[in-house]
Amino acid sequence: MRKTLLALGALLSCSATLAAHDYNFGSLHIEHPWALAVPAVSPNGAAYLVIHNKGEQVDKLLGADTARAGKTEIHEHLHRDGMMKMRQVQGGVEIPPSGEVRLEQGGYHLMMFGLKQPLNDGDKFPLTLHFQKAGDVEVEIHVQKEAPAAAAEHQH
Ligand SMILES: [Cu+2]
Repeated sequence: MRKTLLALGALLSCSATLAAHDYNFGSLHIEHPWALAVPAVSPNGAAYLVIHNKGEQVDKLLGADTARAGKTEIHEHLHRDGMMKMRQVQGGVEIPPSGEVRLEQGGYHLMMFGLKQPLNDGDKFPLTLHFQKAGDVEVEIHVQKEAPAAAAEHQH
């Protein structure tokens, strides 16, 4: 496990050339939606993004949909009894005013079940995010072999 983490750290530090893309929807700012490339045999995939709330009211990510997969759920990873588990998030994820929520590896993610096509490095596909206040917004997911440097190193 430790070796894997170290190797990932090395990968992250040399991926600065990947271009970021972002969106503004009302008071929400969404940074670099991406998905990890997976082998063609993998039935499922995961997408990640960062949501900033620049407004004065809380909003909530209720769910997501993409035609690329049969079903998309918000998941979270939990450390329990020394094991990493993931489970569906019930009731959505709150994005606090003047705050942010990061969907990133090892935390919240959008789990895509029943991929209709494999997620190949360089692919792009639309995904709709459902927010309680901002409504439905569409972003483009970029498929990559590794986490975007901008999201990994971006700090507020
Ligand atoms: Cu999951």
